[in-house]
Amino acid sequence: MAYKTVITYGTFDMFHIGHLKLLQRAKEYGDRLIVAVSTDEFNAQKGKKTLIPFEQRAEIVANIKCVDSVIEESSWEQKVDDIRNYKVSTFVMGNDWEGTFDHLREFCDVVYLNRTQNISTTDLKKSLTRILTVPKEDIIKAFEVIEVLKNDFQ
Ligand code: C2G
Repeated sequence: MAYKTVITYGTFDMFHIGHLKLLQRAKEYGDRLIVAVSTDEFNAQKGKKTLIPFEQRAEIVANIKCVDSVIEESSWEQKVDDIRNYKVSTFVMGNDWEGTFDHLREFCDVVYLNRTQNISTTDLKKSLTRILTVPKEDIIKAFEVIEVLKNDFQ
């Protein structure tokens, strides 16, 4: 059975279960999984603001069990060269990209996997923002109530 290399691309900001499941399922298509992590500069090109800097996002992804190596994603155009250079058999992306990379079928298999529902970096950021914008008075009030409850239970 020929040795098969799989590649996928992404920002992987605030790494979460949706990212993990994508990588785990991508790995099932081959023996080696390469992940191209978008640089901060490329994310600016994508119009995507990230919370976690590239070096940290890359280090986290590199330490995911099913990931064999991490490369930089610094342009839209690098995919064909990557597929050739790494002798990629299968290109995998979440299906929010369905159809976008069909032109790569000339060079390797192209697979779009269903996104994991109910989790996204955007939603995580919104939840964080909601918590961080709770009025100070409400937080103080909450701690006062906790103190009262603690006394009641002592
Ligand atoms: N993903 C997923 N389920 C989620 C969230 C993300 O399966 N709930 C998948 C996406 O479909 C993508 C991968 O996880 O395949 C990484 O997601 P992002 O970090 O959002 O990647 P993106 O910014 O879409 O970058 O050249 C391609 C781009 O770099 C892709």
